[in-house]
Amino acid sequence: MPFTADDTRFMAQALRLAERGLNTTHPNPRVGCVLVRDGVVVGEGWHERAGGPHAEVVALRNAGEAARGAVAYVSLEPCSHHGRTPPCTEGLIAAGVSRVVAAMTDPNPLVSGKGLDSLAAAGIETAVGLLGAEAKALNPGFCKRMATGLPWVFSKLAMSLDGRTAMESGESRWITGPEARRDVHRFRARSSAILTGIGTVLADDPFLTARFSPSPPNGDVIPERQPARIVMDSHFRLPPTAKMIAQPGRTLIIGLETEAAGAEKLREAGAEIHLLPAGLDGRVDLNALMELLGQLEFNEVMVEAGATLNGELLRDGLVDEWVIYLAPCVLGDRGRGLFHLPALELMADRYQMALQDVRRVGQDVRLILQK
Ligand code: AOF
Ligand code: ZN
Repeated sequence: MPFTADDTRFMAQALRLAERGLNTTHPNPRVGCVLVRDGVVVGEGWHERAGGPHAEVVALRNAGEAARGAVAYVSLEPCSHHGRTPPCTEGLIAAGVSRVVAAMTDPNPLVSGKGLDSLAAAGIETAVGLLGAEAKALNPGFCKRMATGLPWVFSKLAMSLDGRTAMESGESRWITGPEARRDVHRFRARSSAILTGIGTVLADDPFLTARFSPSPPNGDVIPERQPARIVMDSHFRLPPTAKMIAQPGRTLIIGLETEAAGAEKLREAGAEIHLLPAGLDGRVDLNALMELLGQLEFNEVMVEAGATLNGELLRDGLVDEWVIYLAPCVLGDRGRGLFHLPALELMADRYQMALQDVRRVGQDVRLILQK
C-alpha cells in the first residue's frame, strides 16, 4: 500500500489522540481521527467514552465545512453499524471527505471490512494498514475480545532479585519503590477490571482502585471511571465489610455454584455475585471465568494476586502478559515465590515467556513479558 511520509505523520497524530481515551473508553476501543485538507489539519477528534460520539464524529464537528474534500486518518476502520451511536461512515460520506486511511480493520464482526466497503461504494478512496501494529497495540483487549470472546489478561508482579514476592509471613509492603507503585496505578486506570484472589483480600483488605498523586500533599486524585474489582472467592469467605466493596465502581465476587447461599450477605453489601462451576481441582474453573469476563465486555483484565492464583492462571495458559517489577533487594530463601506450581522435573517442562520491554522505573526494573 503506497503511503507517504505525510500519511504516516498524520496517522501517528491520530494514534496519539486515541491514547487520550486510554482510561475512559471501556468497553469500547481507543480511537483517534485527524482530518487534513491541503496538508493542513482541519479537524481532530478522539473517542472519550462509550455512548459518546466516535472519534470521526468529533473530528468532523471540529472541522465543520473544512471537512469537504479532506483526508480522514482514523486509527480504526470507521463503523458502519448502528450501535450506541449512528454509523461514522454516514457522517464521513455526508461531510464529503475524499479519502479515508485506517490503521487497521475493525475486529468487531459487526463492522469488520464493511465500514471501508461502504465508503468505497460511495466513491471515497480508502486504504488500510498504516501503523497497523501500533494501532493494535493500543487496544490489545478490544482486539482479543472481538476475535476470541476472551479478555486480554496481564498480571502485575513485584519481586526481589532472588525472585521473592513477600516474606514468609506474607508481608510484602513494599518491595518496590514509589515510582513503580505509581506506575501500577497507571496500569490499573486503563484496565477494565482487576482480578485478585480471596487470600490477598483477606491478608491486605485492599481498595484496588486506581489513584494518582499529582502533588502528594494534596491527596489522591481518583479517576471517575474505576476498573471493576473481581475477587475469586470459591466459598464466599469475603467479609461484607471488605473495604473494596465500598469504593466507587463495581465489585464482583466469583464463587462456586454450590456455595450460592453464602453469597447473599455480599450481594446485600453491594457486590455483584457470579456463580461458576468447579474445575478439576474443585476450585472455580478459570476457563469459565474468562468466558464470563469476555461476556461482561471486559477488555483488559489486570491480575494483582498472590502465588496461588498466578500459578493456576499460568498453568492453564490464561495470561497473555506479565508486568514484573524487579526490585534491587534480596528477601532470602524463606520468601514466597511468584507462582505456586507443582514441582517441574524437566527443563523441557518449563514455562517460557518472551521479553517485550525492559525499562528502569525509579530504583526498580520493569519487565514486560508475553506468552
Ligand atoms: C468507538 N469509538 O471512535 C469508533 C468505534 O456502541 P457504539 O456506537 O459506541 O459502537 C462501538 C463500536 O464502534 C466499537 O465496537 C467499534 O467496533 C466501532 N468503532 N468505536 O467506540 C470510535 N470508531
Ligand atoms: Zn463509529
